[in-house]
Amino acid sequence: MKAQPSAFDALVQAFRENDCFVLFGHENPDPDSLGSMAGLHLGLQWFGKQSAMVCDERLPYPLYWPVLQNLQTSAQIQEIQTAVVLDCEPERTGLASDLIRQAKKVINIDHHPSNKAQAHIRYVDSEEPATASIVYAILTALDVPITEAIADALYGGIIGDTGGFRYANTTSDVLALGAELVTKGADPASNARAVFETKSWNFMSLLGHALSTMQRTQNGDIVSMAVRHRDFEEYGVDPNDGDQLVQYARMVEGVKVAILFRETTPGVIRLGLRSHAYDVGSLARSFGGGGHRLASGATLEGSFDQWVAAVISAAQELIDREDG
Ligand SMILES: [Mn+2]
Repeated sequence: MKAQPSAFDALVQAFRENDCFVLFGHENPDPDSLGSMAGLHLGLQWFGKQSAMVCDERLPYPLYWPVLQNLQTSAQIQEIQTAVVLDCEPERTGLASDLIRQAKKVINIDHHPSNKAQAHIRYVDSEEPATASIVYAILTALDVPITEAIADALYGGIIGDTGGFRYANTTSDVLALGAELVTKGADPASNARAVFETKSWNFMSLLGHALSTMQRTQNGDIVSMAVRHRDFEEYGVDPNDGDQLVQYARMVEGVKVAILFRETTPGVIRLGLRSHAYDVGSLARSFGGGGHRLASGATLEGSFDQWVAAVISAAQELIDREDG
């Protein structure tokens, strides 16, 4: 849903009125949550405000924006006047969520339609392709100049959430904003390399194994991959970094539903679902999960093999129903 203009004015006003901000993104940080945090941090500092950035997790990407060297952990923060939670609900900030509950004021900025958070200032616009594009609008409204460093960080967030201007959320507005950020100094090549084309040796080795687990139903409708916890251990890859493996199943010609079964801890299976046309969001919800219509997930507990069989048969039922 599009946010109301008056809600945007209230959001901008909150940045004018308050002086000390602590910024947070979500657990398993991605380029949009990090880029939004980096861009907003730099903009607020230019605006004469105090700003700190918090991230309690190891970054999944090479540290490509130098300002992220100033990331702090929750434990380093004494008190918070105004917490700014970017790209998620406050509950999804992991270790930091307790700290945020103690903040005098919380500003929540997001573009996920599922965001139902309570906050003093809550701004959710699900028509935005990324939280980074909302941050761009805020800084512009504050008359903060978009420096090269700000442009680079926001550009990285936008390519992260649009798959490098490839997903269905790539509108002409998004492309125009991308062009604007490049005009201001964002570097498309280095951002693309960092976000999409830099993987650890261990990850590439695991990928080879994961591809070898790829299975396809006889009719070709469903392609699945299955990575067990012991595989992550053997290849030395954090199971949290394995969610992107599902894209390879989605690439197979003729696939209707792509599925990744990823055992993150023994007995706990993260289900990743992708489709070009079928409502895998409803499929995820039927397993207690959620997400978007074409990209969703759920967490399952129990026997790996039984869940593989159950999910594949439910996916086939979905396909048959939608195909009529
Ligand atoms: Mn995002």
